[in-house]
Amino acid sequence: MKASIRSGLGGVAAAAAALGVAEVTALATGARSAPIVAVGGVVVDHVPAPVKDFAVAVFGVHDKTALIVGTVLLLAAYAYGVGVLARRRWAPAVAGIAVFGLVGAVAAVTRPGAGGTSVIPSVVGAAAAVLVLRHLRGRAGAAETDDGADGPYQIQESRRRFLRDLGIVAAAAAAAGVAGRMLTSRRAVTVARQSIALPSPVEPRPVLPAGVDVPGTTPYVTPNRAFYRIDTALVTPQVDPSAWQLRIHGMVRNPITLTWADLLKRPMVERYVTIACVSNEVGGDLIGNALWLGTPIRDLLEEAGPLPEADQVVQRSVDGWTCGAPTATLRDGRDALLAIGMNGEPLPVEHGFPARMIVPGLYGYVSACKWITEIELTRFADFDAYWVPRGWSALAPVKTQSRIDSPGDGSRKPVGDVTVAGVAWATHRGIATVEVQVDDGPWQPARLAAAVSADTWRQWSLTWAASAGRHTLRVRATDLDGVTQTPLEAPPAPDGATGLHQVTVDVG
Ligand SMILES: Nc1nc2c(c(=O)[nH]1)N[C@H]1C(S)=C(S)[C@@H](COP(=O)(O)O)O[C@H]1N2
Ligand SMILES: [Mo]
Repeated sequence: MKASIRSGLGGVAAAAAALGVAEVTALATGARSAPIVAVGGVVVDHVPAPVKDFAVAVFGVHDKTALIVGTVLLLAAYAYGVGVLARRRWAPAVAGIAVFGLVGAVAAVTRPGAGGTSVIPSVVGAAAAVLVLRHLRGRAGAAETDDGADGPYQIQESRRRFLRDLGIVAAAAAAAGVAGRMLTSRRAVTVARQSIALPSPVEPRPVLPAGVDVPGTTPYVTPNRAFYRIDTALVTPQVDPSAWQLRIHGMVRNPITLTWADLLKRPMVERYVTIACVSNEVGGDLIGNALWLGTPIRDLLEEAGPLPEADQVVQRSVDGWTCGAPTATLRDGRDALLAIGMNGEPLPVEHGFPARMIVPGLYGYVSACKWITEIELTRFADFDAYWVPRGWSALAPVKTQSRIDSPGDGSRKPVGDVTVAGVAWATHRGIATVEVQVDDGPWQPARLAAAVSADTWRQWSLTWAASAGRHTLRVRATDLDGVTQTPLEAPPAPDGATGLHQVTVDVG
């Protein structure tokens, strides 16, 4: 191994040690003060929309992993350079590490909700990097000097020592990093969540009518584990209910601050509501239906007393993410909830524990703030929520959509009766009819399963007498306003995909 490569690897090991030490330090100062997460968060919030769309298109739900891997690779390249530099010129190499620490510290201290202590992990990490680099530089230097002076045995021995120390640093850094991260983020909140006894709703929970489920398609109620998850959080926010507060403020007559104990005392209702992501493609699965326990948000808004000009309700998460919904929509009588329970348990941490919003009929990105901590009454003219400057519409009612779940696209079926089944939704408006078309034939009405309310999806099925050959099945839904979903294809941006879902089936 060449001397410059040894020096470069020493630099990379020093950087790894810095990150590992920073993660452990973040046990004391909070998960989001760790430099890798802080820098990643800054990047996520500032990437231009086309780059973000590219990342989502290429990496899908792994876009965050891709970002972290990308950040680590960049950092490794930089650290390699610092290591090579350190071989001949120590002071500039230390300056290089200082810059690296400074970037982490500035990122951490400028994150929403950060305090002065959030610089500590970056500073301590950088100090560790200097120590490790100095040590490995000595080892690499010894191996180098031996190159010319001593016999083969000494050369091998000092190189072995260098590699051994490199390995120890790398392993210790990785162990510290992983353990530090896992411990900080989970510990307290898991315990708090497990000890919560959810309050009973003031009215009995809605009864599921017989026949909401059609065999062979997606279940009517989505289990928590299977529920889709979408958010910008690199590290799932861990919010301890005992420290949680919801502030309702801005253009209101009576600002309100609610603690967790206050919230539990409020009247709770339970409602089945289907929520969907605006990024859901036609036929996609970024949609789910759950039984939410929560307190009606309209009563809270009433108590706060919005000023007449306040046409937007902005919800803000502990991590600074925001969404904005029309004040009028939240007050029009629909079951918009400040929710604390999901399918009979406290909200799972990744679905917003301890409290989130659920608004029937609006896409998640304008209405369903997880880890909510603020509700600010303002005007659409005065404030753009997170996704609006990134090219998404400020107003986003859920579009009428339908999906064929069975038979699967590209599947093979024997000639004869085939059950075609799926789900359809026009949340808050309700589904009137679902129709299926085989090839270019007539649109045939499907059987609709029961539904609890207009706020959930509805399952449907149809018996198809399948003849031999390749066939295309298409589905379309009509909402209770009498509007049939458009066959015109549109991408998710800026306000939801349109077009008809179709599958191809080979019969015979
Ligand atoms: N704090 C926070 N809340 C958020 C988001 C987010 O990025 N951060 N994403 C929203 C989006 S785009 C959707 S579709 C829903 C998804 O909720 P789920 O992950 O519980 O399914 O959460 C919404 N609430
Ligand atoms: Mo979304």
